[in-house]
Amino acid sequence: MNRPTLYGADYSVYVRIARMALEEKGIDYELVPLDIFAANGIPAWYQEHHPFGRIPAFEHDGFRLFETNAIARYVDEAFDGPALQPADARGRARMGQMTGMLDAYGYRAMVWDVAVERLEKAEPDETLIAGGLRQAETVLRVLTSLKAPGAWLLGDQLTLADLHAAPIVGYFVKAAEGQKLLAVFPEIQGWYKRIAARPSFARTEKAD
Ligand SMILES: N[C@@H](CCC(=O)N[C@@H](CS)C(=O)NCC(=O)O)C(=O)O
Repeated sequence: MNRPTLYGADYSVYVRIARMALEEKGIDYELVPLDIFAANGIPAWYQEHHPFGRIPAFEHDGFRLFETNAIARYVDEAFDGPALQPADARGRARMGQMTGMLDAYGYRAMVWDVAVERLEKAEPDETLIAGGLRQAETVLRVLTSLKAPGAWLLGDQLTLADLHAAPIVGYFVKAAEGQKLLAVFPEIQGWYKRIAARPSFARTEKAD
């Protein structure tokens, strides 16, 4: 099989999720740089890859995909390597619940409202940060309650739920408030230490 292509930037949380899946499967892939926030805008050709102008987009032997969950599932199922999805219906459902929750309630609050606001704004909006932290607390509390016993979110098997959560939490803890809140949830803090120690996390770290 030819090596797949991922379009995106190393600063992107969602690109990192897809890259971690590729890394964990041991797949050789090409990362085509696509800066979604470039001053001159998104190149016109990219519209064919992602009609909503987001990253990542993916291509493999002419098969194109966007939406990170779809990309990650395809990567897991179309290539050799360790299975990144549980075999049983309940495990898969729990994985989908976690990734859906992170997309719907975690990403904006933890990445944008807390970390980006605190770290990248000259005059951070404290109301936005406080609201983001409240929402992040709910996400971390629910993640704790859903987490199965074992090293990873679904137990002993590393799954797409771990690869989805890691870049979001990784961005969140760049802010001091994020680190402090994570410490309130020791099971998730312990999980984060483990996932952050994996080569797939180190290899997808944004280059400074
Ligand atoms: N639902 C999309 C979300 C992707 C997404 O929001 N990516 C961010 C970068 S982490 C992006 O492209 N943001 C550009 C924008 O919001 O205009 C997916 O799962 O792939």
